[in-house]
Amino acid sequence: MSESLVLARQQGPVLTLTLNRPTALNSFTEAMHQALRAALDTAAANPEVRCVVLTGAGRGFCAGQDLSDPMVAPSAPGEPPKDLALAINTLYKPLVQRLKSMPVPVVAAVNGVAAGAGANLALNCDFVLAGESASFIQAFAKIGLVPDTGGTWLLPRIVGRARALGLAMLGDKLPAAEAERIGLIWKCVADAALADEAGKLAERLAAMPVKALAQTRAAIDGAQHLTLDQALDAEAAVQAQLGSAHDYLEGVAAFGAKRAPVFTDR
Ligand code: T3D
Repeated sequence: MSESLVLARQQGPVLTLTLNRPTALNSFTEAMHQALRAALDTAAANPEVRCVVLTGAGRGFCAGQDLSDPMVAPSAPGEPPKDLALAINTLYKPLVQRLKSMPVPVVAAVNGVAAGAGANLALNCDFVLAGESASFIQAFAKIGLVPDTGGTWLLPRIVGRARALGLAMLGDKLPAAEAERIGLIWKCVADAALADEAGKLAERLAAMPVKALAQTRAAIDGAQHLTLDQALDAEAAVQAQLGSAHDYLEGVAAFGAKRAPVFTDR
């Protein structure tokens, strides 16, 4: 059952994972969480995978938490209230941590509405490409919650405090073109071109030194808490590690020989 909630298709070094609950706009149930995490774990362990594309089946990308899931649906009167922290701590937090620790780049190909945790799922990826009919909604305030799935951390860092508060408090639908304009996402493309554009970007990333790209993600995210001196030290530590790896030697050799590099580290 869990297999069909996330479809996996590998083409060369690119693995495409498709959230597959289209009748509920691919909103998250516990089972879909488990399926996505398992697929990402498998991808992380597979040296043949050098880039992951995450997209949604049907007309939506992901509408966040499935609000009818018994784990989070409000209790009946007289019953004890649901502990939403349970879902956050056991499902959403490990998912974000999994994405942020992927050894390869992750591209979100947002094919339709991305709401609540679905919007922040996309924003946790390294690149967000969106079709022109896609949109992003910080839907949390509309149901009396705060942004989760990393939203409080991500939004002000990506678009600044004023826009973060506007998006989070108003919960308006932000069309993909506007999301690109304010720097929330990498690129808005024609709907019909989305899969192709995401595939081309993923192939390009897969041919790059993906170990260095994963370390770039970690360094940039990690530097948010550091002073400049601390960031300089952190950069030195990572370069020391990468400088003795195959890909650096190959990159420099290829440059000198005026040939295309073949990167293999992961
Ligand atoms: O532990 C915790 O709970 C905390 C974690 C919270 C994380 C979160 O993500 S909180 C935010 C949850 N998400 C939302 O509040 C979004 C709810 N959905 C919507 O507002 C709208 O569906 C959309 C704006 C996303 C799309 O609107 P529209 O008009 O294009 O589609 P629709 O008709 O509303 O939805 C289509 C179907 O998907 C519909 O089912 P039906 O009537 O055809 O059988 C709808 O009920 C279903 N659906 C959409 N979103 C959800 C959902 N079903 C369950 N949960 C959903 N989140």
